[in-house]
Amino acid sequence: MPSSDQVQVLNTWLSMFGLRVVIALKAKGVHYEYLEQDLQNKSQLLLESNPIHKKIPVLIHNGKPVCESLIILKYIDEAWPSADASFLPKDPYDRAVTLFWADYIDKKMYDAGSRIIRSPDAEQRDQGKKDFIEVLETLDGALGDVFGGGPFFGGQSIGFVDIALAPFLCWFEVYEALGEFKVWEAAKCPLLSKWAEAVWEVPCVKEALSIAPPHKLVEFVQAMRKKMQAGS
Ligand SMILES: N[C@@H](CCC(=O)N[C@@H](CS)C(=O)NCC(=O)O)C(=O)O
Ligand SMILES: *[C@@H]1O[C@H](CO)[C@@H](O)[C@H](O)[C@H]1NC(C)=O
Repeated sequence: MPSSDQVQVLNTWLSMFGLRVVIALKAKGVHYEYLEQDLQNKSQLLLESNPIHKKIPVLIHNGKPVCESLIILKYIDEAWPSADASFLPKDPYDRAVTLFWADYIDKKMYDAGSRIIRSPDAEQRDQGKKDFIEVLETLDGALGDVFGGGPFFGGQSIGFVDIALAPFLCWFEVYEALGEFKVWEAAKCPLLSKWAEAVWEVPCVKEALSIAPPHKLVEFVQAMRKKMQAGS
């Protein structure tokens, strides 16, 4: 990468989507400027660089914005190619399978987790919990059957699916606190629980996830719920 490259990340500390981008840049050793955004009062830079969705994360590379976290990961992988830190496999079929599983995480895990956090009634929350556990067990099966048993979805080092999934670990304590359950006891996923331990210890993951300490997320969500209850 030319040293004149300018890289900026627009993020909000609590976002699992934004943390993906931070892990990816750290994994590639790319220097970047981190610009924390206030989503209650969006900056001109955010509105200009993501006028369609007006959401974080946004990666701005030499003035050109890239939006949507999984698209940003793919962009980072292609813009900073590296033989020993490639996120996607070379084989077209293997790439498609990898993208399928990252997409599965986006379609299923965020939604189930949100229902645990947000649903006002116990029945919906329990359904969210059930769905969340099913997602974990499905990912555990994929890690064994599709991705060769680990330790990572990327094999011996982290890859696209690992980076897509790891930031959710920060939120597990929130799901546990509000859903009143223990994730790793409720879900039968021996491979995935080993994965979770291993992935936390990868230096670029550990550094990135320290932006969103789980206890801070729990405090944040509980304060938000109190505010909502007071307002209703
Ligand atoms: N699909 C998007 C999701 C990003 C997203 O949901 N961002 C949220 C924060 S976690 C956001 O910026 N929300 C602001 C808003 O909706 O006004 C991605 O993968 O980047
Ligand atoms: C919103 O952000 C702008 C800067 O981007 C700042 O000048 C202004 O005071 C903020 N407004 C509120 C209500 O926080």
